[in-house]
Amino acid sequence: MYELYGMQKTRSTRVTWALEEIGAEYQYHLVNLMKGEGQSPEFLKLNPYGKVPVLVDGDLVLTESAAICTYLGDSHPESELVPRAGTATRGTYDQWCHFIMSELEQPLWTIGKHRFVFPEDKRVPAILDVALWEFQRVAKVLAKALEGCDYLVDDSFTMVDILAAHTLTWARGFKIPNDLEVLDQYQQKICSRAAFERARERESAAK
Ligand SMILES: N[C@@H](CCC(=O)N[C@@H](CS)C(=O)NCC(=O)O)C(=O)O
Repeated sequence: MYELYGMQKTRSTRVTWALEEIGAEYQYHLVNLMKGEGQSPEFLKLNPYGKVPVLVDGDLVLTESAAICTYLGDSHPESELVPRAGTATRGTYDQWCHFIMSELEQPLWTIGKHRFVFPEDKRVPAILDVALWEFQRVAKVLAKALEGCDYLVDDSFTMVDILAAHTLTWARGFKIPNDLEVLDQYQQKICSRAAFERARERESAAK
């Protein structure tokens, strides 16, 4: 059985959601980052970086939310949540996966870090305007790709939609000014999936 280490309202939600989409059985271990559990000696043995999510599958210990979601989709081909390797569709899937993690998420996370995550003496207020400008540029590219489409890859739901919609949820939470209606509609539609609701329930029940 899979074991997932995570905490609600973090990137580990992407993995809980992916597991729910697949219908896999998993044990959920809460790592309460607010209580410093990410730095406990036991957890640091799993992830020396002290971050969630961590997925344990037998001898395999995997970190990085996008890598874990792709691994889960590859391991459950019947779910059709990750296209088969070596196909053009998989190329497109990987393209969006990397785009979301390295282009879309990063300016948004820069805003988060410099608004409330970093200790106050490490925050650089001047970076906020630049990061916002960068995020809005990237968001336009995503919005263009979604024009007339329900999903990012070949018009069927994949793990990449989990990564994108979850990231856009942060943008809403951060109250990022956004005049891109297509992104709002996409985020709301993807987040209305029953598996996302089940994931949130599972996470909030964890003690
Ligand atoms: N690139 C990693 C980032 C993981 C990450 O930053 N997780 C945050 C929660 S969203 C965390 O565990 N932070 C704890 C810390 O920074 O000590 C991923 O996508 O999995």
